[in-house]
Amino acid sequence: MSGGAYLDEQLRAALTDAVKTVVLEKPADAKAMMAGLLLQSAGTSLSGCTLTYFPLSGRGEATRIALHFAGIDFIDSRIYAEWGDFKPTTPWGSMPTLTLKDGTVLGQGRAILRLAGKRAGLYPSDDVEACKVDNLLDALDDIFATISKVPKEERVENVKTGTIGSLFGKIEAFLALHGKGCAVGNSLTIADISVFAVFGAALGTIFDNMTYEMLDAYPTILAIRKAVASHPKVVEWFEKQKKQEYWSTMMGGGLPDKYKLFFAENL
Ligand SMILES: N[C@@H](CCC(=O)N[C@@H](CS)C(=O)NCC(=O)O)C(=O)O
Repeated sequence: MSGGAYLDEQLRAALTDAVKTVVLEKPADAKAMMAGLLLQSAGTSLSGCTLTYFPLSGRGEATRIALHFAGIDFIDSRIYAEWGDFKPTTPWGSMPTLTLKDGTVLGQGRAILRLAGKRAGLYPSDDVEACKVDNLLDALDDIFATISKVPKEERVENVKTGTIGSLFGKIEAFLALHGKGCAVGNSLTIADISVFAVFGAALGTIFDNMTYEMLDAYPTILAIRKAVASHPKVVEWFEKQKKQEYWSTMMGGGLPDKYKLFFAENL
């Protein structure tokens, strides 16, 4: 079945729901449903796409969450041993990648994240607001390189006085300046999702000697992480993750303790 035919079916079902909602005299709900449908039908269908990444949060988790927000049925492919064979088939020799049903392979994590974010209604239509979101996505990505350059035994001190702390401080200041309840402005965007996912990756899973307590000095970052972690769609996403087979196969049985720090109740 082609992507178009699938979308038609999805649209037909959703339109039927919207009409039923109107019949039930809930026009406001129907309007929101229609707005969501328009966003999803804004371009080439992403239905049935595959997001491929390591079995980590890293540069992939924010996109997984955004695809979940968009209600797109995607294959959440998490590979490790297969990476050597897969690498030459990717456009940039790196992951994450997004493979569409017609075989198109897209790379570069933030480009894919913006695509998913637009479909989810999590990317501003105002260009300047969008640029602020992009500022944050780029600064957040710098976290990986900044921590990597600091030897692990120097990281605790560096967060207080060095390059890592300086970057965290700049992110905190940008959020405090441009956020009005959310990372940028007062609506949830992929910048909030990335604050949640990237700090979760950098402090909770990937790097030695980096801990969540290091965020105690950054109240705005903390508040955004908590708000995202307790958002019903994010809670729903992680409930689904807890059931995923890869936790037991890739991680040697069950959810490792350090990953538990992703869940709202443990923040
Ligand atoms: N600019 C790229 C960098 C991607 C990147 O470095 N990905 C890492 C994982 S986070 C990777 O694929 N490493 C394996 C390799 O380079 O062989 C992006 O943002 O997607």
